[in-house]
Amino acid sequence: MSSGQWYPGSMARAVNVLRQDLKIIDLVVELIDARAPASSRNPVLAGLIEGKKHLLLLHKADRAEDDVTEGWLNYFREQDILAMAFSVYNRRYLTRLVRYLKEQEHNLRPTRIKRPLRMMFVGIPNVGKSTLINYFVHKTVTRTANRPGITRGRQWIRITPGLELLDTPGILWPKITEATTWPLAVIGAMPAGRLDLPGIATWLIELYLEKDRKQELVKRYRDLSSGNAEEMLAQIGESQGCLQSAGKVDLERAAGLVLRDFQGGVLGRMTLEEPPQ
Ligand SMILES: Nc1nc2c(ncn2[C@@H]2O[C@H](COP(=O)(O)OP(=O)(O)O)[C@@H](O)[C@H]2O)c(=O)[nH]1
Ligand SMILES: [Mg+2]
Repeated sequence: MSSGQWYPGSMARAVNVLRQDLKIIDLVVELIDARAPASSRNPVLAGLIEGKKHLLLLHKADRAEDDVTEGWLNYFREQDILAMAFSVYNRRYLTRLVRYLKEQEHNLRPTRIKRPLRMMFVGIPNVGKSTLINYFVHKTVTRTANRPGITRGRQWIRITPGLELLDTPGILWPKITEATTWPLAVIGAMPAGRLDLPGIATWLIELYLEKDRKQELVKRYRDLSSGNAEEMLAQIGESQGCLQSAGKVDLERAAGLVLRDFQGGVLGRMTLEEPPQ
C-alpha cells in the first residue's frame, strides 16, 4: 500500500462540490476522529476555508483516551485552531457545541448581511458527519426549502432562527501515506477491499502491547500466551474458531474480528496517535 491517490477522479469532483458549497458558508465545522487526529485531517481543507470561521471537532472522543485528547486539544490551541472534544452520544458535548454555535450566531451575524448564518460539516469518511447531521435533523424539525443560487438538492436545517446547517456534509478524502494508512484503516476510514487486514490488526495489537494494555485483549480473547503481536493474532484466530478447512488459522478473518471489535468499542478506549511534542 503506497502513498498516493486512490480516487483521483472522484476526489477532484468532491473538492469541486465542496468549493461550490463553501461559497455560501460562514462557519465550517471540521470533524476528525479523536483516535487519530493527525491522520483523519485532510490538509487540503485549510486552503479552501481561508478566512472563514473554523471549528475543529475531535469526534468519537468517547472512544479515545481522555488525557491524550487533552494533549491534542492543547496542540491545536497552540496553533490557534479552535478545537473541541466531541461525541454525538454525550449530552455535555452536544450542549457545549450548541452553545458555541449560538455564540457564533450572536458574534458573526450582525457584521454580515441580514440573513441566517450558514454552517456545514466537513470531514473524511466515517468520522460521523451524517450521524451529527441526523441529530440536528431530529432535534430541530425545521427544514428550509431550496433557495435560488443554492445547489439543487441541498437543504438547510434551521438550528436557531439565525443559524442554518447544510444537510449535506462536505466530503474530504484522507491523505494516504505510509504513516496514515494503518490508523485510517483501524478507524474504518479506508476503502475496504485492498487492505492488508492481518498487517493492520497486528499493528493494532502491537500498540496494545506497547501501551501495556495486553490485559484488555486477554479479557476478550482469553488464552494469549505469546508476547508477539503476530503470534497473538494467530492465537486469537484459533481461540475464536477462525479456521480454514485444513485446520490452519484464517488470519484474514481473525484480523477482521479484531478490527470489528475495536471499532465496536469492545477493546476499550484507545488513541492511535500522540500529539507531536
Ligand atoms: N463511538 C462513537 N461513534 C460514533 C459517533 N458518531 C458517529 N459514530 C459512528 O461512526 C460511524 C460513522 O458515522 P457516519 O455518520 O456514517 O460517518 P460519515 O461517513 O462521516 O457520515 C457510525 O457507525 C456511527 O454510529 C460518536 O460520537 N462516537
Ligand atoms: Mg455520511
